[in-house]
Amino acid sequence: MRQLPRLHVITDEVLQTHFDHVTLARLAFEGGADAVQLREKRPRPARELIAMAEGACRHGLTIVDDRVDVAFAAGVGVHVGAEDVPPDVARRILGPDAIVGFSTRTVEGVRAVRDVDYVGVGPVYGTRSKPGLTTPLGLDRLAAIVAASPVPVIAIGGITAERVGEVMAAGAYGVAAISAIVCAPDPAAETARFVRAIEAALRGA
Ligand code: TZP
Ligand code: MG
Repeated sequence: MRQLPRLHVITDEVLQTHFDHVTLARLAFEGGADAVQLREKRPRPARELIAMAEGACRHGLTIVDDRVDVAFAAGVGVHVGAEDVPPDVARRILGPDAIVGFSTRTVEGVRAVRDVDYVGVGPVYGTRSKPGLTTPLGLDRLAAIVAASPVPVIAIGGITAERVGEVMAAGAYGVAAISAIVCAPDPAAETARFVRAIEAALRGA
């Protein structure tokens, strides 16, 4: 069984316009990301999304946001939320070896999870990458959710390399980041800073 990814870099072509999804994926893996999540909220033909996922997964472990059909076609993992195909259905479609992640932000939500490899929990801090979200959870509520979670928690929302230490001290297994990495002038170098921060947190430094 492979090690569950700790650093998830989430791609976005709207917050920045220098890099497309596959280039971001390549740069993130060059910097040492464990997984890349392709996040495309604009309507795009399924075939384009499949080609993107196939392009990204040539560089490393790839997870598609929202779209179980695309994940199935490309042979990659999926990350679903409350409005997407339920995680147990995604698991049935993708099989036991695929990575299936689920978003939640409450203790009740995390207690109810089934058939997922990890939960994404956030926003921990303020973020402009996901409009319409409620107030940030903060570290104490993150810790309460971690304590209730049957699966590893990936903290998301406003995560920077500087914040990795406190988020992992609250019990997060790992982190996911969009803007801190994709908007950096050098996404590979920024990813490498996250990797070092995670390594330091695991050493207890
Ligand atoms: N889910 C909760 S917060 C968030 C998502 C997708 C956005 C995270 O983006 P950033 O730029 O890392 O704050
Ligand atoms: Mg979703």
